[in-house]
Amino acid sequence: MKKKNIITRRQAIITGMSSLGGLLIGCSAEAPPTYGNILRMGDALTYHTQRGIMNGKSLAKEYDYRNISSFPATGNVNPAATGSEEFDKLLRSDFSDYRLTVEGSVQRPTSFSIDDLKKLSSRSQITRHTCEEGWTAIAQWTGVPLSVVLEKVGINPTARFINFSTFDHFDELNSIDLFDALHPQTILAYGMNGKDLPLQHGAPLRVRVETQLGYKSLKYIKKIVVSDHFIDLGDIGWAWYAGI
Ligand SMILES: Nc1nc2c(c(=O)[nH]1)N[C@H]1C(S)=C(S)[C@@H](COP(=O)(O)O)O[C@H]1N2
Ligand SMILES: [Mo]
Repeated sequence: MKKKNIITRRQAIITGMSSLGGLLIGCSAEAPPTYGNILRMGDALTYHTQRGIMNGKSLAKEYDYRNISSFPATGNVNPAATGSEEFDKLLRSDFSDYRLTVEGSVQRPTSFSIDDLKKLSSRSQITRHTCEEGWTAIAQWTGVPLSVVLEKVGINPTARFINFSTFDHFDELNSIDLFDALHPQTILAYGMNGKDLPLQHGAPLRVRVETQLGYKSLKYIKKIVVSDHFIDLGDIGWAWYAGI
């Protein structure tokens, strides 16, 4: 009786694995490479499943003002304090010299001041942030849709990934695909809860990627590089795709 159960379970696992393989092979979306690494296979599975289920139509829930909660600042809370002289100088000038560089696979590489970005169309959204450590918090974010900035610089027809660099080197070219980049709620935020974005939450500019876990919403954005291919950062200890 016991033995039979074990065989059944093993068969179930084998069946499960082959259907997983079938799911991966059957899906036409191109995901970043897995190199046969088990964690990266999980990454690919969530990516394909999410893309299959969502079919490009899903918006993250938006809340009311009364739902706005206290919001912990985590990870880096001031790149000047962790050794960025460049950021320290910008902070002293109240970010008047700050420029967001957008380059790579684009027709018009451009540098934007915060005022330049504020002149573009803006969007405000009250959303829930979900940190991989287990806490959530709700805030209002105001900024320019990333799609508007990408439209401005004219991404090449071959562009596929949007890579971000940050002043604290939390991420050097960590990316989202064009699907998440053009998502209507993916914004470059310069405001939080009706005020300028506070230093500890990523001033002067952070990205809000409402379709993924909090760690993809990079603070202290310095540069955006558009690429035609996936830029592989190797194992940085975080899944590349963290859809929620
Ligand atoms: N540049 C940078 N971006 C970052 C981080 C960081 O340490 N540095 N931490 C990430 C993580 S894990 C989370 S949960 C959120 C936290 O944002 P908050 O400090 O505004 O709460 O920022 C993300 N973006
Ligand atoms: Mo996080």
